[in-house]
Amino acid sequence: MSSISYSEKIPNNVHLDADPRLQRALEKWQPAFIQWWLETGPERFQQEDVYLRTAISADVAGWAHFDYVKMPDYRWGIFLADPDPERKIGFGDFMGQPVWQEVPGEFRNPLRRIIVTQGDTEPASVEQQRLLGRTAPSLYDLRNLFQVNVEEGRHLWAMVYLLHSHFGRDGREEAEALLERRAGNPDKPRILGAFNAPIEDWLAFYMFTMFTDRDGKFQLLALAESGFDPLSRTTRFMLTEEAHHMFVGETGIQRVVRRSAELMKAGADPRQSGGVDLPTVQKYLNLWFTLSLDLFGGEISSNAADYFAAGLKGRPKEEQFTDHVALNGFYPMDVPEGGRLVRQEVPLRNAMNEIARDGYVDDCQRAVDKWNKTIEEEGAAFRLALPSRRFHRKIGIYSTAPFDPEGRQMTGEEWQRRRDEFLPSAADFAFVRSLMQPVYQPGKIASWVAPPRTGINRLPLEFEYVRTGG
Ligand code: BYC
Repeated sequence: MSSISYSEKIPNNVHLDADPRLQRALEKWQPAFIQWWLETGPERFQQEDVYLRTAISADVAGWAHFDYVKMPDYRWGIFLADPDPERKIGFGDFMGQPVWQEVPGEFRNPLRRIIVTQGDTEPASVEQQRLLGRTAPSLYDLRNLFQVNVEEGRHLWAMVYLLHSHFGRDGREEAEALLERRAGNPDKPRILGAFNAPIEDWLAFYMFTMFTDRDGKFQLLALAESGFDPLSRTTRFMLTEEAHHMFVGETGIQRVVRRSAELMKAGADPRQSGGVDLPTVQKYLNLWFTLSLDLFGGEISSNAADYFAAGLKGRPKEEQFTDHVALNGFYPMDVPEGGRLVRQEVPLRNAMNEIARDGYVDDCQRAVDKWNKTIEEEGAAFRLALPSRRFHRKIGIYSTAPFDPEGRQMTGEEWQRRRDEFLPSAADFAFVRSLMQPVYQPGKIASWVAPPRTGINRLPLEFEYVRTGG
């Protein structure tokens, strides 16, 4: 059981005080982080009390302590899951050997690259969500936004700790660069596509936390398998926090859908009566699901094969597979060739991104089934569906030609003509934005979304989750 020391400037359970050089380096980075937070984090409510969850230890009992906190006073820190001294590498060429506590020299660059890519997504998401505090549908939602934001800030700390403690000078430079790139800035964009897309309304926020945070879950699960033990321990603790983010997204969409279905049941067109019509929900879903599919990388990837071989990044929940070396198997894939899809047998290691994507798609489908059940319960006639994974791709083998949501290849001209049938149009965005009026009285909620079933930490919806002073 590892308790977290809060008496130090940087809360941690890694005995930072035993390494004064590292401690000094991180204490130097800390003011830059706070500066970044104030400049690019939540634009409002930085001085208000927010009912937040803070980790007080990394074990099951202690990671969820609730209290009012002003966001800049949140105790961002470094928390790793407890070590397992017997842990062995569970896959790839070094399978069965003891895990590494230090970075193996030959894998320094790819490992740093993975950590930087993971780290880059965390501040990016905070930047993307900066303005949402203007328009939250309730204090409950506002608080959830801020909870997600502070935890993404902590996940940045997690990766920066690894860079500082294991990668020397270039690690410190990378840690600085993580505070310099900006989501959506064409001159210094974030590394991965979805983290530069705008999140300007709360439907997009729910979609992001449902679909993009869920990519986070799968990537973190894959990194939790890593033979580099500090990365594994860091990501295992991050996963405990990540679950709430996906809860916010999945139940957020469910509440939007419930409200729309209620309006339909009452004979109203949701779009004319203060709700979001389900076809628009479907278009948002098409957008964020596919942006997030791209985050898994190409279907056929030598990077993924190398990461797997080296024991740096496994498959999510590696224990579900029987062959952990994966040198002999093949993965059948439909590859576009000359306007047709041709079945190819891809060597298993090169298909690791697609295997992770399979698990992700199944997990998303489970949520879609739930939303459809909600629609059915309300007696409305509409079904949401995940589009084909070939649809609207910018990365990988399906990025070379347009496909419709059923996965049929289209001509460029047809795509241009029909794009707004599949993805939110400028008018759809404007419509959704027109619904985004803040509701900040305790217990009240906007017209376009149903209330949550329960509040936070078993408190009622009427609780003042953010003391807005209004
Ligand atoms: N956008 O071999 P390929 C989260 C690049 S989310 C732009 O196909 P690979 C969170 C790729 O870098 C989880 N570029 O793919 C969620 C490569 O570039 P180079 C974040 C992309 O390398 C919400 C080239 O295309 N964690 O935590 O096997 C809120 C060919 O790459 C994209 C990670 O991503 C893209 N979508 O896999 C907060 C884990 N996809 O080499 C947080 C660490 C690929 O030609 N990252 N490229 O210059 C990785 O494991 C891998 O970098 C990826 C890509 C899975 C992302």
